[in-house]
Amino acid sequence: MTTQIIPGFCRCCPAACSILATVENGKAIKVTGDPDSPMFKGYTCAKGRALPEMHNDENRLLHCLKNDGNGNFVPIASQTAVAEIAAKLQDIIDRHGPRAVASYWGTGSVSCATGIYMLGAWSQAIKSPMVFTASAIDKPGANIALALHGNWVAGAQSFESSDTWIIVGANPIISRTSSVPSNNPGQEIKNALKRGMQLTVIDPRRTETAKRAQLHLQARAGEDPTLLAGILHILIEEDLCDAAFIRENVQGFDTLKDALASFTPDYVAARCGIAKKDLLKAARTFGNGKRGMVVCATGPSFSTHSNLTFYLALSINTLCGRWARAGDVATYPNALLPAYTPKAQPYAPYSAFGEVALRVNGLRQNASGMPTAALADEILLEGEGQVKALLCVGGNPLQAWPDQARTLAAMKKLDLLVAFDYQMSETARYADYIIAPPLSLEYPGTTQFIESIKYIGVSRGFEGAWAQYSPAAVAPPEGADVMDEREFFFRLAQEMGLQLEWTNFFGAGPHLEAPLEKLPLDMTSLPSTDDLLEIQCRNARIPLAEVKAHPHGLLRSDDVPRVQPRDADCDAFLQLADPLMMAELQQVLNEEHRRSQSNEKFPFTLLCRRDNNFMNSFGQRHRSLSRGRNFNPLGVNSADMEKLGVRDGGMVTVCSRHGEIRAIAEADDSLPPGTVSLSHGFGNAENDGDPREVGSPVTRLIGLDEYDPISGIPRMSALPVAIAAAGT
Ligand SMILES: Nc1nc2c(c(=O)[nH]1)N[C@H]1C(S)=C(S)[C@@H](COP(=O)(O)OP(=O)(O)OC[C@H]3O[C@@H](n4cnc5c(=O)[nH]c(N)nc54)[C@H](O)[C@@H]3O)O[C@H]1N2
Ligand SMILES: Nc1nc2c(c(=O)[nH]1)N[C@H]1C(S)=C(S)[C@@H](COP(=O)(O)OP(=O)(O)OC[C@H]3O[C@@H](n4cnc5c(=O)[nH]c(N)nc54)[C@H](O)[C@@H]3O)O[C@H]1N2
Ligand code: SF4
Ligand SMILES: [Mo]
Repeated sequence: MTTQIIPGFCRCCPAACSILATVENGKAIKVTGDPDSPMFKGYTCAKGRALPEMHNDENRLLHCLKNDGNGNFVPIASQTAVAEIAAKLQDIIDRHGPRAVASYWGTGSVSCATGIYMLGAWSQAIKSPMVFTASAIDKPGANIALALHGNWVAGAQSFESSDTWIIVGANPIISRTSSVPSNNPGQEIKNALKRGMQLTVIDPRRTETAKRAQLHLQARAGEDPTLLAGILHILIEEDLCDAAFIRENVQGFDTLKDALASFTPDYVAARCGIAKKDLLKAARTFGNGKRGMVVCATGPSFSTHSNLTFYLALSINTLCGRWARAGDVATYPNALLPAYTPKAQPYAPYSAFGEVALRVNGLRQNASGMPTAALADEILLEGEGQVKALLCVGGNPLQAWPDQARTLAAMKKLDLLVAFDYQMSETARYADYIIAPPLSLEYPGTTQFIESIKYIGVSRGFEGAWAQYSPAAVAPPEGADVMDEREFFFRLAQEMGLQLEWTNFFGAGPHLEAPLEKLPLDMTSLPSTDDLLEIQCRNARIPLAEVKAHPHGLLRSDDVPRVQPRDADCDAFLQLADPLMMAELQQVLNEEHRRSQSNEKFPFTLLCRRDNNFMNSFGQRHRSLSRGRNFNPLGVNSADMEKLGVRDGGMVTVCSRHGEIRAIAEADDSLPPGTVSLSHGFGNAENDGDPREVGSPVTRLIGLDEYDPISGIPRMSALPVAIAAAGT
């Protein structure tokens, strides 16, 4: 028997924790945190430690499958699948044009960064602009607000160096990848509090993160723009702004100030359902601090007005001058991305709108990408430009896209649905072909893609020059015929006679640091993953070879660029009073009447949340993660349970304007009365089973009638619902 311990990193979520895989006779039997990783110091979560179970799962798809037309799947050789799919796609393109072919990359695609680039290159080669990602139903407001506000060339101030921090609607202790550094967020928060950081959390639920903060504003869901406008109002009234910074870098101050006039502390506190003294304390603590950011995550992103919420958060940071200053060490110094010069100066606002128009809802490409929430309608709406084929890579629309009924109709309507998944996901069931991929321990990867997440919003990714290379720890199981996305899209291009150009589209863009580069690939032979990683990292600030020489990861604390002073000729400003945002702020004021009317039909408010042991819709089938509890409970305050006459673990119906589901209620006093919460990623699209066995599909409760005019994201949290006991 041979046993090896192979260092690498986990690719189940963008935290990318360093791991040690124990491999016995070619099989992964154990994954633990890597104590020798200078960044993660042994930290992992249960999902990462379940990687062997995921790889060795008896239900894992080890062969590609073809739907025989009656819902039965028969194995098909991967090369044959590629050839058949190529012929079908070519036929669709010939008859309807390239726009009829869309792709969607979900969170599972992140494991295979070379695949994402190859899919990008293939989409460009067929000239289809219809490339959609999960980002547009995650935090689209982060990128849209940056476009309207402008960015800061040197980036955010680091968590590490800050003495104040405000988290709006994130729970990093469970989600691990938002709002504070991802390398053991619980420990990062603990260390920060020890250093004296004043942490404020704005969340309707008393989350694991809120419990650790000095101040928790348990505000009403959906009132984040009001609350942040209130904080801005106080900062201006009490002169807690950085006047010098504003003079040099900011436009629109007076317009913003006028627009905030009605957001007085009394008004805001009453409307948000918080104590006025707590609101004042939050604003004063932040304003009197020296460094630190306001950061927003999925809570406000899903609760309407998300662009505005993200915009107001940026405005608070700007009013207080909370951007990296000349002489600071760069917060997000590139490692495997190309070198750049961080400068203490604004990057002027740019258009939030892209060129490609959709046919539905007046939506178009925007700073967050294509509006994924509208893709089901693009598939359903007949006529020129209709999407006929969908390549769904590591995504699960039936458990993630809003309006499950509409998504289901769309999946059924497609002429061709290809799902890339290692398991029979709810969406894969409706596919014409399923491409079975190798899993992350079976092929190499680097942290470069994760590094690029810093471009989504202002305060994400690795703080520090950190990089790791993960070799293949094991080969795919014997007899498997799996194909990764890199190989699939290369072979698809070969079959279709296309020339692919490798493009470094991550790390390039209006406010990003590296110029866009294109590199034609030799189409006669399939490049290996390692070949492509070399191409991807060819301009890396820290050479890939050097990173590879550090199997536990390389943290170059000694080699971090300092922020340079602004250019003498810099004439860019940050914008506090974008007209679209000012109009939306006014709209928020006008909505108050509607919101405050008690809603007799739907008296409860439903919140989003994350499950500690599952990553969206995956992990549920692994016993070490589910521990026999294979559902998503509906959290309900115990006083509400009593009023409803529901016992802990009892069945309830949850009903919104759009649909009805059954769920298992569990007492949860981290929620205030009248507020319930349910994670997504569960439940069938048809033929509901027992919610105790399959969970409850929250996406069925979400409609598409109330959507953001730029990103198209609909209300997915702060959702009015009715709850009733359902007997068993
Ligand atoms: N109601 C509601 N809706 C939501 C959310 C919410 O909180 N509430 N959250 C939103 C957010 S933030 C997001 S990001 C989206 C997520 O939307 P999606 O990304 O579409 O959904 P996931 O459930 O993450 O799907 C990931 C899929 O990838 C597969 N997979 C896992 N690993 C691999 C791999 O290595 N290779 C391949 N090929 N496949 C793999 C999994 O089996 C799974 O089927 O959902 C959004 N929708
Ligand atoms: N364990 C685990 N980790 C994950 C995932 C997972 O499924 N499980 N998913 C991954 C993905 S795809 C993502 S995008 C990230 C998400 O990471 P986060 O954005 O941190 O997601 P949550 O932990 O759900 O935190 C969102 C919080 O917003 C609150 N909230 C809901 N509505 C509102 C509102 O209107 N206003 C305010 N202020 N708060 C509100 C909720 O109560 C919740 O505590 O997590 C990633 N990490
Ligand atoms: S937090 Fe968990 S799932 Fe995410 S990378 Fe780390 S070990 Fe993997
Ligand atoms: Mo997400």
